[in-house]
Amino acid sequence: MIMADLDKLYEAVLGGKLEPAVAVTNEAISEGADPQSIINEHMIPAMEEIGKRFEQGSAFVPNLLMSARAMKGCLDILKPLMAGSETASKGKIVIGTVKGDLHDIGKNLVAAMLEGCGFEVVNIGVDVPREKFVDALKESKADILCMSALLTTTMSYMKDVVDAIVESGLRDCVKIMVGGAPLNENFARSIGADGYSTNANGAVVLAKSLMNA
Ligand code: B1M
Repeated sequence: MIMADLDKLYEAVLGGKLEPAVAVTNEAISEGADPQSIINEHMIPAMEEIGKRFEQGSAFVPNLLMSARAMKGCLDILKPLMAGSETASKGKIVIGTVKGDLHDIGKNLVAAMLEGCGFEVVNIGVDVPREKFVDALKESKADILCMSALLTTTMSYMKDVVDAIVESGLRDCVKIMVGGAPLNENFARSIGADGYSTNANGAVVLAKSLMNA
């Protein structure tokens, strides 16, 4: 039975309060709460709400940063607990957020879930230019490239990356999957990606199907 007050976790992430957020997360975990449910039912809704307030003008960039810091602090605790028991690699994945875009919480969550489900993940960070994606693919010989974008102004850069991969001659060796809040299936298809998912669980399902795993 979970005694930790997970409403307080929602409030702490929303209010950008790192210490209380971490304290409730630790308490919930020690009582056996499921890490994925903590993230999906309490932390992501808090990030959605702070985003909504930002849009409405009642929250500002510092608020977004503080909420992000609180969420990251909790994810650092939860990530190791999401590691799966599978030992054989299901495939190698390069993941990054495209050039001009600094959002990395969702991308890191996708990376953690993929790792937890048996993929080897090379996380190349945020604000990644097309050349860096290509270099990472060459170096790692990855099976899949996973790109993230959270801004309507940066999602179009995904097409530049796909073009760079075609130009480098690697397109036939790598599957490309994309995701991030402003994207949709049609957009993914229009830029020549092999798949799109709306969330981290979906990314795992997609990666498995692209690998026939
Ligand atoms: Co930004 N921001 N932000 N921000 N920020 C958004 C995205 C925004 C929607 C807020 C809003 O107005 N409601 C808005 C974008 C509007 C638009 O383009 N349509 C916005 C804006 C405008 C901006 C700035 C321009 C603000 C400014 O400076 N004036 C600026 C841009 C900076 C830049 O990138 N160049 C900016 C800055 C920031 C911070 C740095 C302060 C901070 C990010 C900190 C960080 O990531 N380290 C931040 C934050 C925190 C947000 C919100 C509030 C939360 C994002 C988040 O972490 N969500 C966001 C509002 C919102 O999302 N509701 C917002 C939680 C996370 C778990 O979800 O990232 O969606 P998400 O990831 C999901 C799915 O999208 C999917 O799975 C994930 C897990 O389920 N997914 C994938 C993501 N990548 C995937 C890849 C895949 C598959 C699935 O591959 C297959």
